[in-house]
Amino acid sequence: METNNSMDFATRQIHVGKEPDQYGALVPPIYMTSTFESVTPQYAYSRISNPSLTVVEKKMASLEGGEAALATASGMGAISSALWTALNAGEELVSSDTVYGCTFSLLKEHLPRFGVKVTFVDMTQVENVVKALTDKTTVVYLETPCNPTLKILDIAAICKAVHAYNPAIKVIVDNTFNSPYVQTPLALGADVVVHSATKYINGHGDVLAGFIVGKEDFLQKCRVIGLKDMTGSVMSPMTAFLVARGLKTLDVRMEKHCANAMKLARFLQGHPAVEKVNYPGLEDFEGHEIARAQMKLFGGMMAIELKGTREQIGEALKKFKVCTLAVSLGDAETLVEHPATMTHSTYTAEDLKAAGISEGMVRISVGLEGIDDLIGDFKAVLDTLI
Ligand code: 7XF
Repeated sequence: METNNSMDFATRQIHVGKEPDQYGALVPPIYMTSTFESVTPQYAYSRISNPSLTVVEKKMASLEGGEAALATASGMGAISSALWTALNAGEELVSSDTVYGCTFSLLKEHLPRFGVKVTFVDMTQVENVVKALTDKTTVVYLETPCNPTLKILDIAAICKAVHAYNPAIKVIVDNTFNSPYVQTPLALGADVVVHSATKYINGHGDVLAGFIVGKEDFLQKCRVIGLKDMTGSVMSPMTAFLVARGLKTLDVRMEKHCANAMKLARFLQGHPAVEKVNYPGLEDFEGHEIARAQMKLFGGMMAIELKGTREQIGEALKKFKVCTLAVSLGDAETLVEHPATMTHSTYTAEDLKAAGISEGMVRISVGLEGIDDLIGDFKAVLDTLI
């Protein structure tokens, strides 16, 4: 069928990117090929482009509201390909102080090795961002909600302030925690969106994948410089097929992730072993009003602060029967992890403190199971802490 961007999200997630097939196949075939005979200028070698990847690139561009998208092998592949494309030695990047652990390592340890200065600030205060900008700043980088604390940053206010300082600065937003069904940063003024599609976009925990979305000219540079020449972080055609399959149900999955998360957050708020629940949907959560304005739903991620020593909490986390103690997020299975020792182990004790990641913090990616089974599992585990 023919699609256009005025169609419903649900229609686009299923139909955008499909081309008429010679045999009338309902599902686009997997083009498992590295090279192409010179029959069309569009495809020459699969490190640059491949028809199976084109399908998911068109879908992601449409769902995020961007001119173009680029598929990559992982979220880190997307982030590194975008940053290697955007940055030059001698330039500066301003980052949120709370980002995924490997992104933090790339920004703090590795970009400086190539002559890029990186400054970390608490972006809940927009003036902190503005104060950190200089005439050498070319990129501002953030995630919201932040991994793992769920801190909410005001995308529109940050983009407005940064672009008022210098419209050429690229604001790059990692939209992994929300997916485009919940939040579309480009519509709020961001220049580029990056994704770990390993999470909600694919949604089934069976691939690593990533995307960059934004303006056609920057995306073309990401393709032929960042991806082709620098990272080689190319998505495989098999992965593209699985991502296209996962994307067909993104909206219904997100609705249930978010509904389950809201109910679990309310239960956890009332449990005596829980000090605090960081969930954007709770009225008393710091970023609730901004979340309400920039997110369609409140997401499937939360972080809780537990009472007890590190040893007690460690022992309790081993007792889940329905949930799984594991990193990653956005899967059908509920995943529970300890950021200080798992996803954010690249942070020093000082960095953890600055980002508000405590020893007692446990992050939850709320899955698609029955909510009563999830609540029962949490109750049994948390009761061991009181
Ligand atoms: O390269 P990946 O597909 O694993 O994606 C990297 C990545 C990028 N942005 C955000 C906001 C992420 O959360 C991730 C991956 N995070 C997982 C997690 O926090 O559980 C990775 C497991 S160590």
